[in-house]
Amino acid sequence: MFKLVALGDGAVGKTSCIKRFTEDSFSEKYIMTIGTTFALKTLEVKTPEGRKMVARVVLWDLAGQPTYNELRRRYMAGASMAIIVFDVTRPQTFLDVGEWYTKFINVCPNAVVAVVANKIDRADRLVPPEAGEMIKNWLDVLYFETSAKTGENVNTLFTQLITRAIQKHKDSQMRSVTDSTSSLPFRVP
Ligand SMILES: Nc1nc2c(ncn2[C@@H]2O[C@H](COP(=O)(O)OP(=O)(O)O)[C@@H](O)[C@H]2O)c(=O)[nH]1
Ligand SMILES: [Mg+2]
Repeated sequence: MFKLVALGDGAVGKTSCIKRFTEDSFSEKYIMTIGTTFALKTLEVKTPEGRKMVARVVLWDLAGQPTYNELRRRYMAGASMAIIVFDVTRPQTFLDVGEWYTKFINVCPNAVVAVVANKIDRADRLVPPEAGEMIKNWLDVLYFETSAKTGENVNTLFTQLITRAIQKHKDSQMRSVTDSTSSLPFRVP
């Protein structure tokens, strides 16, 4: 069971991306997320060794309102991944990505992060792909360009993010096994 949180400014498409992924639906109507909503998704992912495994992911959809700051901090706790979404038609939402990243990484330093450039279906796009590529390199995050409206890249985003989080989780388990055996007063055969 893995926890994923959605972050980013208001109206960038966090709820829409989650809905597209979990229900394969989209609504033009804007419903402000108040507090938190949850969605559960079970999916089959392939490990790097080519093994299939079933992953259960709880997607937490947080409200973007700054008044919920303390609440958000607590909700971030324990997440193994985050999507930080911005709207390619509103540059300010892109400029805020760094702040979202800092907030999240302070709470979950070992989590996997994907920055998501959403609404790429729109003709009035202002933030170019190069800007996203820069963020990707600067922050060492995954980067995807999506449209929750058409569904473009939404599955790829979540599948790759979850696969990466599972891999990271396994690596840390391996490390903690090695760490704990090396601190034992005897050798484990
Ligand atoms: N054209 C377009 N509109 C989108 C897309 N994703 C979300 N929207 C619209 O943007 C508005 C805000 O979306 P929402 O998911 O509620 O944003 P949130 O506040 O980040 O959860 C709604 O009117 C959605 O219909 C997209 O990929 N393309
Ligand atoms: Mg929302």
